[in-house]
Amino acid sequence: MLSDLLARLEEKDRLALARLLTLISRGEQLPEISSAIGTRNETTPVVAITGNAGVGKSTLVGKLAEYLRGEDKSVAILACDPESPLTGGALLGDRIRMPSRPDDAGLFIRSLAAASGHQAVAEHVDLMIRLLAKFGFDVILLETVGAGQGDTAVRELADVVVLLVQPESGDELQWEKAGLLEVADVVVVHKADLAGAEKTEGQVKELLSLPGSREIAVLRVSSRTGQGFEALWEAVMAAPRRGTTLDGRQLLRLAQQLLADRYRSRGAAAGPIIDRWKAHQLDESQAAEQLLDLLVR
Ligand SMILES: Nc1nc2c(ncn2[C@@H]2O[C@H](COP(=O)(O)OP(=O)(O)O)[C@@H](O)[C@H]2O)c(=O)[nH]1
Ligand SMILES: [Mg+2]
Repeated sequence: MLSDLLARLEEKDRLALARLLTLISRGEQLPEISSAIGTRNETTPVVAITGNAGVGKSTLVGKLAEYLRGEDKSVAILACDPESPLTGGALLGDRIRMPSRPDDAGLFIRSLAAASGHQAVAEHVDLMIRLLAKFGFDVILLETVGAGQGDTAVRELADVVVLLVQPESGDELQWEKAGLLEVADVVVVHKADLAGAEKTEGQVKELLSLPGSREIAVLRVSSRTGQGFEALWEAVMAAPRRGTTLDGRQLLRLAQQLLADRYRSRGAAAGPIIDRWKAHQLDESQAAEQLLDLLVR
């Protein structure tokens, strides 16, 4: 029963939390869960870690969680990467020494099925974030699949977006500049234990020094040596947070989410409208208006 799960959530029942996340990931009972959770608790920072495959997102997320646990902060991780070593069984002990025992109540990890299409994050992550924030985690970390341009969706979800690049990324940087640097609040030259990290840091700073650029922190971090995590967290906390005030864009996003939720529950009734549109009996704006009528009624 949903009401039962929600009541257990209040008691910090992790099993209930896990079940609710599963319901959300399956797209079940979204409107009910959404209205029970309400709007996001704005005090919990949501930090997205993005960047190309292989740049070390999963590794860094694990190490960052480890650092934050050391600071006595509870951490929830959403990994939009089904092959994330954070959750990949054997790999967990192998590639990453996870922060803590599996029974650590201050750490929660959920990996999500591959995001569809060009999305950098799985579906319904917004609601999952609201749920985790309500549960009371101090920090929420979001590992994206690193789908390039799809990362703009991440910008909507996260308060702070951390972009990872590797030393000697060379030409890639040009591409990153076009798309991802627009998204990033903090740029990490990851794998700083490798040669060329300093040079790449310089290149990124140069790219960012163009007139009109936003203020973006650039720093070197190595998950291998542990270098730079304190500075990274400082930069994350210093970055202007996006989600702290409910601006118009967020309200629109909420309305959009509500509409999508309702469409899921009342979708059947929308069928005839769509059919008439397909048969050219309605034009696009007429059909859209009728759909809206149906959904907001
Ligand atoms: N040299 C070095 N290698 C790293 C570091 N962090 C991760 N790696 C390696 O980079 C590879 C990709 O890491 P992963 O976390 O799976 O990257 P993701 O695809 O971005 O999630 C793995 O082989 C890691 O061992 C680092 O700080 N230094
Ligand atoms: Mg990964």
